[in-house]
Amino acid sequence: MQKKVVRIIGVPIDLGADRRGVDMGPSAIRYAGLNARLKRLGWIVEDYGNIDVPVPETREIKDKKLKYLEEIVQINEQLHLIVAKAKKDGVIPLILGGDHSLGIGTIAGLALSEQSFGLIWFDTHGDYNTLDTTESGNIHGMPLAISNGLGAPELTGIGGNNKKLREENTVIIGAREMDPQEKELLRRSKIKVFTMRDIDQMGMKEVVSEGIRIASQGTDGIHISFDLDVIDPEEAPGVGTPVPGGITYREAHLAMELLADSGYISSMDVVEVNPILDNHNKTAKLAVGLICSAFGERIF
Ligand code: Z70
Ligand code: MN
Ligand code: MN
Ligand code: MN
Repeated sequence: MQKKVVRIIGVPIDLGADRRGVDMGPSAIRYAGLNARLKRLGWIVEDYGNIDVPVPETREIKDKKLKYLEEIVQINEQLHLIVAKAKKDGVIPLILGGDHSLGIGTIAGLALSEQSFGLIWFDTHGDYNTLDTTESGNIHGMPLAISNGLGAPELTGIGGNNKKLREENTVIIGAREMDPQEKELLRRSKIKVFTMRDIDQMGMKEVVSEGIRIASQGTDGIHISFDLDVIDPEEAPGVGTPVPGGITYREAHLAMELLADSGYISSMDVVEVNPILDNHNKTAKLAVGLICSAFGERIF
């Protein structure tokens, strides 16, 4: 690619979390100066604005095991086409959430491309629940399983009935809270899980280097799906479900810098920023900083 183009796609969805707030994530991240900073880094920025997302108060929950299923299907149907078009146009899609249910649409869109991809999922959670294992019925706890072909057919069928990811090229980094059955399902998969303990023992540099090796093996690029709740709530208070013991500001930046250095990043989601719970947009500003590190910003 001669000129580097990043295409920003906002997905102001909170239906997957069944909690208000993360719908304002795309605004908060843009307000924190994303576009200007990417331009300063030499990127051509195409901001596609936001996808139309219904407001929860205008809808009702029909199935408590799959809350707002119809709406979430419809949103991800839209998103996957937009992401597929971005790949076709040869630009880097950068998806701003919104809750993590949008990961379904992003990955379904990437899967339509001729270019293959590995996946690195930064998250406190496994996001590997299915219709049978979910305790909350919140679809943002399911996107990784859905992308691997497990779960509600309305969701696994978006963009075709195939599995959308390559298990052996998929990595979770930062896990520290999973539901019992979700854990069992993940153990039975080929997905590589690096928990907080692994990060403590190996250090972030080793974990990410190993993650890059796994995700890049035989693929054309790496998709990063970054849930801000992976970061410690001291540094990222504005997330839907703050869980103590997360990665630090510095570990998160190091991870993005190592990924940028690898040259493999081909797309990125940044999700679960909740401005209602944030402290003067601190979490959105951190999100912008991390995106910039992933897109080549360097201290020196
Ligand atoms: C739990 C569930 C979750 C946030 C993902 C949590 C899911 N495993 N929560 N991201 N913030 O509801 O399935
Ligand atoms: Mn939740
Ligand atoms: Mn998540
Ligand atoms: Mn999470």
